[in-house]
Amino acid sequence: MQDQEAIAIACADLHLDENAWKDRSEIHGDSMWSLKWICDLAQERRLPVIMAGDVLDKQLNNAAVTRSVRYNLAKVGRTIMYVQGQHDMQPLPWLSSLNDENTSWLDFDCRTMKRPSSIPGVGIWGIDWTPANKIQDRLNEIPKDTDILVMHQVTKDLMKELRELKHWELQASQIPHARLLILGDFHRTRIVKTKGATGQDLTIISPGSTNMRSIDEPPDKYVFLINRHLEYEKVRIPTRPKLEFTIKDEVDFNYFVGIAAVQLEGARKQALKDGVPEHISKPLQLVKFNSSIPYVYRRITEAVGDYGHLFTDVIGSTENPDETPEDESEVVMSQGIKEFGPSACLHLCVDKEKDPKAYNLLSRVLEEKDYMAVLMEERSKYINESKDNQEHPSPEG
Ligand SMILES: [Mn+2]
Repeated sequence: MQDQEAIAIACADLHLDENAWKDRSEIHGDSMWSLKWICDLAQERRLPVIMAGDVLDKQLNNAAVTRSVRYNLAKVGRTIMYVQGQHDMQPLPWLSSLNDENTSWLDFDCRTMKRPSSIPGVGIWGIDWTPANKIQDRLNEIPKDTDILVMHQVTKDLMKELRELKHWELQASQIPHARLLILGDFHRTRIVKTKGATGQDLTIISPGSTNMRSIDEPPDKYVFLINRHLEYEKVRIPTRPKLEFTIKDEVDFNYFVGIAAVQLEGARKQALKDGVPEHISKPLQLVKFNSSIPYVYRRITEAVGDYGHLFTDVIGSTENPDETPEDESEVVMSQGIKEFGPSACLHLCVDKEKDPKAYNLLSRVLEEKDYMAVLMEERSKYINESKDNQEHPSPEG
């Protein structure tokens, strides 16, 4: 794809905040750096930016965060088109309230479903994160001339790693008209080609998060340049490096202790060369270790020292720690819980197929912010339904 043909930059899951790990405030600046990098790119190439949800990490944000966000977005001087994810969902979206009335850098307001005027000839539509039972209604509203759709949902078609996972909100085959779906929520970069509800060819782009939000994520972070023909090119964001090492036995252990500092320093220098700024150049080091090795944790900590931010995980002492000793379904489940929270286990209690009503209600209670509102809504629905039934008894009963 030729650069000069690009009509927009697409990204997702920026999770703008002060630090991704609450208990590790020394790791900070990553999300704001990625935002600055994206906004600089937009400014340089004179392109609008599409943000597919979880733009801010939290529903409540302090002045330091909002000031940085406003400053960077204002620099773009062009349209920011966004939807909200679960993380930043508010009745009045943050980005709209940070928008200065006198500027036009946020003219895609998904609450009112206004069309953006900034990309002539390309139809764009956006849908804020929506609970699974209400998605179909929102999909039905998508105009026929939509080319690009922007959403933020747990989507079945992306769940290759979590193939056993029973909990998802959206399936690509439900999506009408759109030929390109820019999809947030999944923090990994993926491209899936499939068919939509109107038989159209549909490409799903999951740009992935713009910065490391959890130590399990892949460290390569991207934005996508989109052109008028809906072709795309991914561009890597220079982000903090992450190294990973597995210590199965004494041999691995001695090797790691010997090279850790050199490797970490090498990764830091390479990152600086690649354009990562000094303040986020200290690498994250994940070490999975066999805990039966004497003094292993203490010596790993000493070996990493001040060269990296150490994260550890214990593996079993089996010959082949890569082959999971546990029952596979348990592994899948624990991955699911990590990614999606308790909803991942819901199918253990209620069968989605046999009792869809109970499943949908419980899934909403688990996922929507105001669970009391969900219960009140369902309660009044129930009362109205039974009233209706009394007033207009059905022929059978
Ligand atoms: Mn997210």
